[in-house]
Amino acid sequence: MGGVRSRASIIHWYLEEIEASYEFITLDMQSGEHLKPDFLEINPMGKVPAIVDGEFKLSESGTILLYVAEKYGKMPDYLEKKAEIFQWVLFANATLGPGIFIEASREKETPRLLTPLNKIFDTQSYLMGE
Ligand SMILES: N[C@@H](CCC(=O)N[C@@H](CS)C(=O)NCC(=O)O)C(=O)O
Repeated sequence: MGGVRSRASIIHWYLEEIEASYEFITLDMQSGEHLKPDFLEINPMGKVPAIVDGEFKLSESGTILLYVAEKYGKMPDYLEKKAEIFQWVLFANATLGPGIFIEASREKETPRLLTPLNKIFDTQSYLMGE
């Protein structure tokens, strides 16, 4: 579940990428659908994205990605490789996102974070794997 222009598109993209079967529910966030009791039952924080998988409810985009990856057998077996995946997902959520979206830090943080990222992408197409 998510709004049209929200972090839910990250989950939407990943579900498409791995060809999972899912139903995407678009909430009308302009009218505050994400703050209504039905959605607050799923995520009491009133934030998207959130998923419902059977009886199981989960929110936080990074956590949902990791859950879906594990569920669909996309996670490596090695602890160290898994930890690197956690590292990049948390980097995106906790460091890159706030760094470039929070106006007060944007000017300083954007080049600081994107320069090393661009350097990595000079020599490889993905942060990890093929
Ligand atoms: N850390 C959360 C952030 C969730 C978040 O802030 N979602 C925004 C949309 S991108 C939201 O629901 N905003 C509505 C609001 O705050 O009322 C995640 O990655 O899922």
